Formats: sequence, C-alpha cells, structure tokens
Amino acid sequence: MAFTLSDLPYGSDALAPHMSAETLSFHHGKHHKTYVDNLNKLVQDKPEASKTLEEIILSAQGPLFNNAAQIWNHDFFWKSMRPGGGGTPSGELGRKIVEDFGSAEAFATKLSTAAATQFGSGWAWLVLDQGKLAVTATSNADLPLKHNQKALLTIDVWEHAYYIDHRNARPKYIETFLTHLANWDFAQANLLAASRG
Ligand code: MN3
Repeated sequence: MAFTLSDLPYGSDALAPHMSAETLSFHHGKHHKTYVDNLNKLVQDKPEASKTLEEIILSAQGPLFNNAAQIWNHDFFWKSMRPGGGGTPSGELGRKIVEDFGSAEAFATKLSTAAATQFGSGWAWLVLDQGKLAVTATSNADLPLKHNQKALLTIDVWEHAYYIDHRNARPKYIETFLTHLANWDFAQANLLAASRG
C-alpha cells in the first residue's frame, strides 16, 4: 500500500474526558482510515502511487485531492492536541500572537469564531502567511498548503469530530479544545521551523 494510517501520537483514552476514547477511535480508526483506504484505491497502478501526500495535494483535484488532503489534515489535527493542552500560548508563539492579533484574548476569539462560523464541514487554522500569523477557515478538505500558507495548528470542525461528545454543540467542542486540548508546543515548533525555512 502506498499510503498508511499513521498512529495517534497518544493513546485513544489520553485526551479524556475532554475528547473521549470513543470519539478518537471512531475518528481515527474509521474516518481517517477511510481516507487512507480510498486514496490507496485511487492511486493503484497510477503514477500518483509514488508521489508524496503533499505532491498529490498540490497537483490533484476531485477525489484524489480530497482524500490526500484529509489524510494530511488529520495527521496534523492529532498533533494539534495533547493531554493537558490548551490555555494561553507562551514563549515565541505567545509573543508573536500579541504582536499580530493585539492580545491572546483577541486571538482566541478570532480562532473560536472562525471555527464556530465555518458553514458545514471544514477546518479552522492558525497559519503563518507572509510572515504574519493569521486565522483562517477552510471548507471540506481544503487546507493552507493550497493557499501558500504555513499551517501551525488546526481544529477539525466536521461534525464527526464532536458529535459523540458534544452532539450538535460545536461551540462547546471549540471551547473545550482551546481550554484543554490545543497543543501550543506543536504550533510553536511549526512557527520556528517556518521562520527558519
Ligand atoms: Mn475529521
């Protein structure tokens, strides 16, 4: 198989009670796995089988793009959370958030609003765009890589990300993500890598 399902970076019960083991096992073991299975079927006996995910994302459209991008997005989303995460970003990331958004509170409001108001399925992102931090939202499988932006952190706002734990209460899921789950160390590492590159 050309593409494989990456392991979660923590146990499926590691984010409980803020994200349940049931949510993580369905989301990773069913939804994320389906994108991997679909992409493998789509690239079978095709030149794309030897391409990287990023190469497919930048060149393909339709089902090839959708499945490749959703694999990338989910790999990135798992790393965007950690046990004992959330709270106010500190260090270089915290400094740059204040510089580019005015305050940590203004940034949190912007990210929450982008995640809550994304119509239908999609993703909310903290990105680096032309050297400045920005908050964006994308529909379905769309992602910053397609828009010449560097992704630093993401929140999956497809219903399957929160329906088991929060039913239809997307804002409660977003609040829980920002309070207990967001992996700011990961976002800061992405920022430092982008600044070096
Ligand atoms: Mn998802």
